[in-house]
Amino acid sequence: MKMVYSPRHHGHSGHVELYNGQILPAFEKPERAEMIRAAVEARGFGPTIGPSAHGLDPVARVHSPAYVRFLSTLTELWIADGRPFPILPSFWRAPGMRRLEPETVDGKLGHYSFDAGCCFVPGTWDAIQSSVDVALTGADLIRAGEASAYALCRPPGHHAHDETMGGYCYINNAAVAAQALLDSGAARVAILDVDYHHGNGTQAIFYDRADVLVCNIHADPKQEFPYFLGHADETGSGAGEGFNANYPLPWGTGFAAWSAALDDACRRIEAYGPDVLLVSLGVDTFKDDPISQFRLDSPDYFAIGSRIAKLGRPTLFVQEGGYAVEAIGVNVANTLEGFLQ
Ligand code: SP5
Ligand code: ZN
Repeated sequence: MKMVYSPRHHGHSGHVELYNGQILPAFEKPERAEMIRAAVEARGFGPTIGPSAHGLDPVARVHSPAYVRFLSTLTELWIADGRPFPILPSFWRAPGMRRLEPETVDGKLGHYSFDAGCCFVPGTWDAIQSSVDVALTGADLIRAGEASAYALCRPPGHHAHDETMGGYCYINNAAVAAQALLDSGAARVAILDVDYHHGNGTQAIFYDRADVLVCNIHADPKQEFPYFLGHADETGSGAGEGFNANYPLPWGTGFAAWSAALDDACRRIEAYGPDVLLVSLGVDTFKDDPISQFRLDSPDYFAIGSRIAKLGRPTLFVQEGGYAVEAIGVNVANTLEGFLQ
């Protein structure tokens, strides 16, 4: 299995987030990707390759042109305004307010975000572009006939909607890769999101479509971020009715209950018969994750990979969350090793 990785993720560093009422160094930091890269390379699954540049056209198949323009010009706008870094949104609309893009940068930041989880430093936009190129290069490998590939995306993507950033996510890497596979001949793609947090962006992007089955196993939004999406009764709409499946689980969930949800999701995916399976691989389900409340242990990730392998589909793993820096490399590598065995 090849791994796609770019050192350009390092540009997104030194940023902050708002946590427990304090501005803290972001949990989503460069060391994450380096720990994962080292652990995966140490297992010898296959070569690490760099991404090829795909430009913004495949991004615009998922995200609105105005949103992509916002992301690509925000840093210049900020510098032109003579403002200090980092950039962090802190104003949002309430339901009933209007969806018009404000002219000023603070207004635009609120218009295009849903939380204060998406900080910008001068290297952030370049890192965002490298991350989606990593996912698209992974999709290229699958298209070229590889049985599987691992895209070490950073920043992650699954919380990003078509024109909203949030939860450390700017561009929805998995959604862009899925759309690129559909655009190049796949008829059906399944996305299995195993990150601790609900993949609200991925769900919303494909909610009314039958050509992408989205299955999400995550902490119940009644207790956990993103709070406002991810309930079990969200099953899709219109032509997409029946093509979204949520498995919300309570804080404290261990592997027995978690893997029962995985079994059910896998049965759905099997029945759907996708041409390609995309796994949004977050390992923040780990017992010692600093911002999460599930209790999976490192050996459990072998079992996850092996259950996914039983589906027998071309499979692209796309990195999402996981913040226990000492363990995330092992947990990602265990998932991939369980898949390959
Ligand atoms: C990609 C990904 O995993 N994004 C996660 C973003 C989570 N941000 C919000 C975390 C809220 C954690 N709960 C706060 C409890 C304070 N004691
Ligand atoms: Zn997460």
